[in-house]
Amino acid sequence: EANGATASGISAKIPAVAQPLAEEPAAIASNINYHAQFSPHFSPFKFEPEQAYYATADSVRDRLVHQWNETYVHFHKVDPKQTYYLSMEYLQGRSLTNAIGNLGIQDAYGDALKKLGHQLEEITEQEKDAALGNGGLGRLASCFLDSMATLNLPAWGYGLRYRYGLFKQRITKEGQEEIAEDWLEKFSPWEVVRHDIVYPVRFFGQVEVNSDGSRKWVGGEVVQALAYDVPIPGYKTKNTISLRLWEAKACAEDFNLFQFNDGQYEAAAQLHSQAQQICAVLYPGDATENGKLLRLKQQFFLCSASLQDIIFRFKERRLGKGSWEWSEFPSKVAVQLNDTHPTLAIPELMRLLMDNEGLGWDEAWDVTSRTIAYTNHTVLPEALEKWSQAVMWKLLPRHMEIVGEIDKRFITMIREEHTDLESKLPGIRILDDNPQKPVVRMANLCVVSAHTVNGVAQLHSDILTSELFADYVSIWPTKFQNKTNGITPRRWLQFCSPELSSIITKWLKSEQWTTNLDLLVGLRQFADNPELQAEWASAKMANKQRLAQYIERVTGVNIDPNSLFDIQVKRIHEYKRQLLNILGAIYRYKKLKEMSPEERKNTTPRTIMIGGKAFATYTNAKRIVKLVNDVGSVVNNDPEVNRYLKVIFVPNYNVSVAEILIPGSELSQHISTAGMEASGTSNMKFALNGCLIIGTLDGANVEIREEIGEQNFFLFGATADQVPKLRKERENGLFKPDSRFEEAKKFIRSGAFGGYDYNPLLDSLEGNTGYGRGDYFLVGRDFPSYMDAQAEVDEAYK
Ligand code: B1N
Repeated sequence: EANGATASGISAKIPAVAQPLAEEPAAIASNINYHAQFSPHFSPFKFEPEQAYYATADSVRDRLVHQWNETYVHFHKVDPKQTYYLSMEYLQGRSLTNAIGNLGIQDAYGDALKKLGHQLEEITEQEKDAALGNGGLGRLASCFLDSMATLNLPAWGYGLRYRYGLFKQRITKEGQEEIAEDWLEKFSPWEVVRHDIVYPVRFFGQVEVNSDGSRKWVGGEVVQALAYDVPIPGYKTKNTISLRLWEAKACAEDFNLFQFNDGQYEAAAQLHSQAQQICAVLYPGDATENGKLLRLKQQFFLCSASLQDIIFRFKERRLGKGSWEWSEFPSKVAVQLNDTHPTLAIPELMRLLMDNEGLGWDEAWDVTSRTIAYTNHTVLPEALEKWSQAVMWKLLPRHMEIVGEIDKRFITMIREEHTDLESKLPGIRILDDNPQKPVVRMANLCVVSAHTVNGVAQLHSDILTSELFADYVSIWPTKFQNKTNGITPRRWLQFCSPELSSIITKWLKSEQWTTNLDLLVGLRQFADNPELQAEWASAKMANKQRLAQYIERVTGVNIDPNSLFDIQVKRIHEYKRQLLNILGAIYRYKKLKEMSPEERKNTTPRTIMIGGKAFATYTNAKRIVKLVNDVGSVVNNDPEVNRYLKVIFVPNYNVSVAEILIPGSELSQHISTAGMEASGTSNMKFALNGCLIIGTLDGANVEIREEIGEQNFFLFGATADQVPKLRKERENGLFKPDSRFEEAKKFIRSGAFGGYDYNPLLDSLEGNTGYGRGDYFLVGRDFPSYMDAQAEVDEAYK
């Protein structure tokens, strides 16, 4: 099929591939060898692990490309409704293990590499993580791609090809240091540049009115969006979908030869360097918004290039069938917005339909709103995007006209059809015309324009309809949905813990669970079987040993695999309450110090691991990183107690590090202030690896607890509906802190962990109210119940 699809508009110029690629180790070895010689990226005759990695990746890519082309042609012919996921972030991590795992050829590749004198495990570690994302939102996008490919869905991801992804975290005496991460330093074998897929994207300029009253955006600067495609193979299926990442380029004509010859080298290349800036760096904002013009440019660049591409494909496929109607567009195209970051897709689709395709407002609006859906990922006020109207007028004048019109029509609709909401208009309309700072509220634009809005866990979706978006519910009662997040069980269990996976497969007598996790309940009937228990324990021990070796390698600290491995890894944020964790560790340390050697022997030895990156300008988050490191230095070097407690800061937490940590975990902490973590996704990964949870009733914890059972979840803390009242009580001076909490803070202030000034951090937990004070995240309120739950953990572990 790969070549003959002329009917659907693909020309039949590529000769057919003669043979599917062989799967015997000897043939694979020769293919790897072939790439080492004839796809050279290094000086000849080197075949160290690094060269072996690139040759292996090239060889795997051959297989992917084959399926990928077939997938493209297939969907081109069938012309189904296509899902397009628009996201400013993808946290792909490494691809080699995932690709050969999904292709089902791990063993053959392992054997082939052995023949060539290498170990597969060592080769896979050569790969740099593709970290084009910050945290959960970006990793969710990558998990969705994997799942959509596996489910044989016709789906595409669209994103940006950032030159520098998420920074590398280095820990020094000062705390966290950020280092630019050049994931493309050599190159990525997983991307294919499509020299023929290029679209112009305009910025600035002005709106011209044509004689017929239609409008046109002209002038300003135009950069080119060039497509780089990454193949996303499904598991045990040929379906291989695309992640299309855009890179910004100037045109050749933009290089000013005259200026260059005149010696003005920088001026000559100015447009080129401006274009390059667009995809230079990922904004390292996770939950805080950085109101920079460049970020808005990035967002528009993604939206405009992707929509032009989507429309091109729609027309191409429809033309293959003869003709098309624009009203068919929403039955062929679904565009899902990953949070508000790609909101400009809404006015951009309107503009393309009206100004380029000649549709009227009503028709364009009907098509747009039936095409676009929006996922909300946070209720944190500081993370709800608001763009200055002035900046928008300057950068995107035509889009501002369109947004203004959507706003106007929304107001009219409320005044005519929902008079009860008229008083609410200042809060629910799209434009906020506050003369101090007029802004566009992107979430409101999404809710008004999208046909469906979803939250990412049941509790979060409930909060959306009862609080953040409550006023819209009576207008559009069926628009709001819940779609609890998920994770790919392949990467997060099958491939990262082959030991545990094979035990599960053995007892379930089937591998089906890898695509249907409901089948895991089949293990319940064997839960008391000593044979399963022994196998399970030995898999866990193997994973703990691997983790201990890793920790020793990156921190120099030796940890005991027989101690309880307790892990909290996620971006550092006050609402995630790493501070609660470390205060608990400090209290534990202090008590251990006060015990007699005999008493200590009755305690449960623990290794507490905390990892995560702090946003570079988020001072309190960086102080927390520093505190964990300082506590570790003292505790781990204290010969009296360090057999019973270790505190480790795991540096540079990323997808690959998660793949080592999670399988070796026994307890994980998901302890955010209730109502603040929209879902969380690492909670799912830990639970899937047989790890128990200590946590609050927040995000997806609530649903996980229902699935795994209360006995596997150490619950503590205030519930979401109690939080506002507790904050009020505190403001009224009614809160009495627990003595254990006071003791832990006092211990830090005494200088027990060095001379760094932790007062500002500790002050944030004190007082009743005020900026950076008043314990907004209720650490003190939840501390006693947290400590009680931890005591239960210790008992259970024994
Ligand atoms: O999205 C994840 C959720 O599991 C997490 O609970 C949630 O915190 C996370 C601005 C964000 N929400 N908002 C962001 C990311 C980047 C940025 O610039 C906000 N990330 C989340 C997946 O649903």
